[in-house]
Amino acid sequence: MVIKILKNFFKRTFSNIFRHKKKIKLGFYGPPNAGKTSLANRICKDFTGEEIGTVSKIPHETRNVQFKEKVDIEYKGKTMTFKMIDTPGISTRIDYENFLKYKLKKKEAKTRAKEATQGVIESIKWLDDMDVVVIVLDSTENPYNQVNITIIGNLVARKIPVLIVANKLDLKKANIKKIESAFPEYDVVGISAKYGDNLEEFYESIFKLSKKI
Ligand SMILES: Nc1nc2c(ncn2[C@@H]2O[C@H](COP(=O)(O)OP(=O)(O)O)[C@@H](O)[C@H]2O)c(=O)[nH]1
Ligand SMILES: [Mg+2]
Repeated sequence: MVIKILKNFFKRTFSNIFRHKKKIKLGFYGPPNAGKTSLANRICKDFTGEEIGTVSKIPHETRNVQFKEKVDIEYKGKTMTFKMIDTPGISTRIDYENFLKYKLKKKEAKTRAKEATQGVIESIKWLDDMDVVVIVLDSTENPYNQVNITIIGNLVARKIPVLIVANKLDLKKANIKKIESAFPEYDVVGISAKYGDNLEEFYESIFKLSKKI
């Protein structure tokens, strides 16, 4: 009897320690320019003082998967440790001509398009490695599109927990309701990564989701 109690005690203690130390791999996915890097930067800056990557108004700024290895996020007195993974935007069409609008030279635009295509492949490859995924969407854009549906379908197939972020809520055109009705079976959190609005609700949802894994 005593042995059994002791055994259970150790089992519980060790599994708690293990759980506490576990690093949750948190991926930021979505179409280009939705604000994945802006959000990842804000979180990293708040909890580590450092950013994860560069933000740009030119699409496909992030063309390699980038990481922050250990980010201890504290929310309501609890801490969870994450490995943050910021990914290149996923899109079905990448035309170099599109970058010329942003005053890139033809050669630069072509290189960017090639790297962006590689980036999409890399993002998808990394999906298998994620524990939890945040899909960042620009809430001023139509959420019903091939890219969003493909990303979500991939995650469902892999049984990876998903949180949808409706970003850029600071903009007049933002429409979170449209995102909610496009993906009714998911939690949707509206934020502004740029101004740091409503991050508390974001942390709350991430903690809730991470506890499930
Ligand atoms: N108004 C507004 N702009 C944002 C917000 N988040 C990101 N942006 C802008 O959207 C553009 C793309 O951001 P970025 O983080 O590079 O997007 P990513 O391609 O998804 O990583 C940049 O010009 C950002 O300043 C937001 O919450 N509000
Ligand atoms: Mg980015």
